Order: sequence, then C-alpha cells, then structure tokens
Amino acid sequence: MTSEKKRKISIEQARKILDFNWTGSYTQPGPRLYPHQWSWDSGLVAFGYARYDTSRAVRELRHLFSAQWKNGLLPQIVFNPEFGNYFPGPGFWHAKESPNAPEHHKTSGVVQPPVHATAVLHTYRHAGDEKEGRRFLEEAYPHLRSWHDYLYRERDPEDEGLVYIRHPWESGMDNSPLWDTVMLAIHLKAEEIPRYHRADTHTVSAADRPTSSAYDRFAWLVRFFAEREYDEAKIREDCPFLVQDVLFNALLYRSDQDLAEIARILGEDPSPMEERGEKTRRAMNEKLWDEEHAIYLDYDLVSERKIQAYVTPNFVPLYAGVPDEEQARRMVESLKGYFDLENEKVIPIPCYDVHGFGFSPVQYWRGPVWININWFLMRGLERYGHDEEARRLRESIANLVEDSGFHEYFDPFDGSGHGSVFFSWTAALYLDTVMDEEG
Ligand code: 2M8
Repeated sequence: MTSEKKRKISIEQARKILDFNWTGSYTQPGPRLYPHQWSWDSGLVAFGYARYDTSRAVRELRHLFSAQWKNGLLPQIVFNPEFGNYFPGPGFWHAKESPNAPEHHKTSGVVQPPVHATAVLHTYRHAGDEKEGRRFLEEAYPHLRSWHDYLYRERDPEDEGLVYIRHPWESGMDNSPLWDTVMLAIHLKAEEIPRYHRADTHTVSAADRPTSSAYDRFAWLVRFFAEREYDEAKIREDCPFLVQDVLFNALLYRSDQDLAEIARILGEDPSPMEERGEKTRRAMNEKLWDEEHAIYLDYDLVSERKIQAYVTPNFVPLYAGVPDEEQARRMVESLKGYFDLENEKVIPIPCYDVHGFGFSPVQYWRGPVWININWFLMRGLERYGHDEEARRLRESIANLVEDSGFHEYFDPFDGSGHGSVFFSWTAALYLDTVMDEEG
C-alpha cells in the first residue's frame, strides 16, 4: 500500500474512533477502560474535532463546563451514571461532601492539566460560523476565568505564580517516576489502606498498570481529601503530596495567554491574565529551571526540594513559550539526548529517559511513547523555529500510529501498542498532526 493511501485510511479510522467513542455529550477516552469524561482528554480531543466538526468540540467542552464546581474547580472526571465499571467511582470520591460540588453531576474531586482555554480558542478559530464561534467564546469565558481563578487562589497560597497539584492523577501522568520520592514518603500501615476494588487490571494487562502499592496511595489520598470535605485550606495543612509540576504550570501559562486573547476578542480587559501568566513564566524560570541539564524540574513543596526526575514532559515549556531563545536552543540539544531527532525512521519520544532509573518501555507513564506529549513537543519545536526536527517528529508520530494503530501508548523500542485500544486523544492528535501537514 502506498503511504498516501495508508494515510487516507488512517484519517478515516481516526474519525471513526472518535465517532465510536462519542456518547452524544462527550467523548470517552477509551471505550472500556475509561468510560466517563476526563478533563484534559476533552481539551485534547477538541483539537481533532476542530479539524472536521467544531460543533462536536463545542459540545464536548460545554459538557465539561456544566460539571464545574462552584469554586471554579474543573473536575478530572465527570461520571456517566450509565457506566459503573471504573474505580474510583463517585461513591469512593464523596465529592458531594464539598459545598462546592456541582448539583447536576457526579464528579471526582481533583483536577487535570489546564489545556481548556487553549482548546476553546483553537475551536473558535476553526469554527466555520463566526457568530456561532463567538457565542461559544462568550459562553466559555466565565468558566475559564473561574477555573484559572480557582487555580491561582487555591493552589498558589504563597502567591509565587506557581500552582501545585495534590494528587498524581492531577498531573495526567499518574505513574510517572516524578512521583516516586513523594509516594515513598507516604508510609501506610495496613489498617490505613482503604478497601477498594480496581477495575483497570481486568481490562488491560496488570503488568502495564500502576502497582497496587501505588493504587493504595492514590486511594488513600482520595480518602484524605474527602475527610476534609475538599476544603483546600485544610488539605494543604498536612497533605503529603503537594508538587509544583512543570507540565501543569507550562500548560497553565499557555492557557493564560490564550485566555487573555479570548478576553481581547470579546472586548474584555486581558491584562489580569497577561500579568498572572507572566508571573508564572518568570517563576518557572527562577524556581524550576535546571541550568545544568537544560530542562525544567518539578518542585516538591513538602520536602522543599526539586524532584530530580528527567522526564520528557518537562520539555513541554517549549510548547508554551516559557524559555527564552537561548534556553530553548539548549533544551532542544538536551532533548536530542532522549531521542534521535536526526533519524527519520525512529519511533517518537518516550516519556522518560530510556536510561533513567525506573524506566519501563511498557509501564504506564514510566517510559512509553504518548502521542499527546509528542504533539506538545512537536508544536514546541515549531514554535522556536526548529522546523526540521519538528517535521521529523511529525512524520514519526504519523508513521507510528499508521503502523501500530490508535493505542493509548506505545513501546518506544518496537512500537507495539499498549493500554486502551481506540484511544481518543491518539486519534484526535493524529488528525491534527497529519492534517496540518496537508494544510
Ligand atoms: C489516565 O488516568 C486515569 C486516572 O485519571 C487512570 O489511570 O485511570 C491518565 O493517562 C490520564 O492522563 C488520562 O486523562 C486518563 C484518561 O485517558 O487515563
């Protein structure tokens, strides 16, 4: 089959996968493993829908916003009552303990990376009908403002410009080596471990998923939040997991800029968002930049130390425009140590240094290739004018998906697919990647 024909078929398949996972109001990230609505998955699938059906992107984001908490928290999961087979479900979260929980939806009580203002602006820019697009901007704007207000108010108590996450699930990279030292410091006695029953290991290979000791701590943290009725001030008093994460803050900075742009389009004052964003950019460069390795590092607020885990999502500040030109040039050099950007035929960038301690090619977020991270990095390379490297990365993303299928993630050595099949953001970002090339 010619590569052109292969691409055409894959584009059709990507759309079919998104259609298959579309429930009528949101897109399931993966048909069996992830039946509910996930926050950053919804933001990312909007980039795929923007290529062929912006009204779907509008409905997707609208559904997420309809479950926003009264304090602005945009939940990681909006539960669909039709599907019970996911742990932890609403009965474990007890989100209704919080006076801020939404009335008409059941949700989790944590967040995910803030890609939403970026997704909304992108959807608007691709909307065929200018009036409809603008109406959506007007509708989304107050939700986005209160989401960002929540993050800066509740997650940046020292007013540093950096927000913290309080659970690995909030990072989107649940099982990353980034969290190992923090999780190690959570000592649990047998009687402190909540009783629960996992659903994930019945759907996909247990060997690829987080260990039970990681899940014990995930579940323990959820119970910790519920016991404090999701009161952020009480939680931060003694929560053992409080991390200023690079990916999260980089995406927030990017979203601040996009929210400022939305304000400009709507004739509102963009300066509060611009100023807040600028403070975040400066703080990332002052506190999180690692001069020796030319990468940004996470900061653990509990042990008051940088987390020395050199994961490739920590190059995503390139996508957001955080580094200056010289920093970016050094970052790209450093990124080349993780991936052969000179070679056309290789598989895209793994999510962790393949020589890093605790690397695994198949374990969830501990080394495999994820399409969303590669897509951010590709856009970052483009942003700083590394066009040739960006082109090679684009080709390798496209080739991997065309050869292996629309999996949740991939082994960086042999390209084999792992995790959920028919994975929505793989399909959506594949579409955005290849259709971009074709104009
Ligand atoms: C994964 O996380 C969920 C919990 O949020 C899980 O493991 O059950 C992560 O890859 C996360 O980034 C993603 O949003 C979610 C759904 O695709 O799955």
